[in-house]
Amino acid sequence: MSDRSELAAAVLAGDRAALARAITVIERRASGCRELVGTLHRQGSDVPVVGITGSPGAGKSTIVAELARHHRTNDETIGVIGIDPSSPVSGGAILGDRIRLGSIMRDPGIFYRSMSTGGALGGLAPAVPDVVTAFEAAGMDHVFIETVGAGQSEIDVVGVADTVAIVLQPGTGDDVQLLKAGILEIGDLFVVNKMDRPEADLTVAQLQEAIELNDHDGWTPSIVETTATTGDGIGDLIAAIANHHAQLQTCDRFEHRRRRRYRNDVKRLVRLAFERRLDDTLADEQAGELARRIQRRELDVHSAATTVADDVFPPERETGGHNEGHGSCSH
Ligand SMILES: Nc1nc2c(ncn2[C@@H]2O[C@H](COP(=O)(O)OP(=O)(O)OP(=O)(O)O)[C@@H](O)[C@H]2O)c(=O)[nH]1
Ligand SMILES: [Mg+2]
Repeated sequence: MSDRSELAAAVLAGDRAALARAITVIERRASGCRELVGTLHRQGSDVPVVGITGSPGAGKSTIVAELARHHRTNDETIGVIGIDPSSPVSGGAILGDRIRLGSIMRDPGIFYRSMSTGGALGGLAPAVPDVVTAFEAAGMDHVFIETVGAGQSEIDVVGVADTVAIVLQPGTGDDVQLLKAGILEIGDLFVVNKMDRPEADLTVAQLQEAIELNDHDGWTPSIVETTATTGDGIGDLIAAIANHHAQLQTCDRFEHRRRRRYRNDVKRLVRLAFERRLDDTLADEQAGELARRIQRRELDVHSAATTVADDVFPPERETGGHNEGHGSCSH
């Protein structure tokens, strides 16, 4: 048995230290990552994946911590991925979240991992879908992904999560922003947090109106009112998530979401592989030469693109060794 299949077996057996090692392999895209994720996926099973998104400071981390605490009282295990939108240089938000999550970080039934989006383009950290696979293989009862709704990541989380909960806080004009950004459509349920604030009821009313105006594909998203700092409403949120999950189970919607997740992920990986090969094929020198020929009007951009694409696509072509920083696993 190879090292990676031993590691996979240990993850599948519920070994936490092995899970931590596997996630490190996945994040670093280290050698054997592809084999590892493949085994974990084939032998893993479906676990409800909940995306928690919303504006900065709305209380997402506090809510996730409370959800985790609630599930722990039933002895259920939880995997949490916190997406840090900040640049890899600052790392400030990661530290902030660590401090806020406090004691649950030391609970062996809770596995928390924060990841940077690692790029100006935003979106999810590239390793997120594979880490979800690892959590599923490790037999976690629940998986939560926290993303900040400040860019692409709250849209991308839809591609991974079965249920998307959008967290708003009163008195920040969130509702209007949501409508503008088109975020309203992606919510399976909404949480108005900080209900201890005076403007909270107004936010709930505005949100209710906005939801009614929107088409949610036959599903009416519920609004859950929470005060995460006291734990008020967290039980309702758990019930709302379970209710959405149960609804997905009827009429094949769960399978539909899962297929969407896998389809997205395959496309993402193909895109990355293509880009990597493109970088190798179109090294600076060659790109310069092409550009010169186009400039001399010996070639046009469309013909050049077709030639390069044909060059990039041969499936068995060697792609060179630099995997670091790319989204796909190496062999
Ligand atoms: N008054 C009040 N404050 C809250 C509540 N929930 C969270 N907070 C506070 O709001 C601040 C932000 O909470 P977080 O849980 O870190 O919010 P977040 O959405 O994870 O923030 P980012 O990840 O930085 O976007 C903290 O100071 C919390 O203590 C609440 O229900 N009421
Ligand atoms: Mg947070």
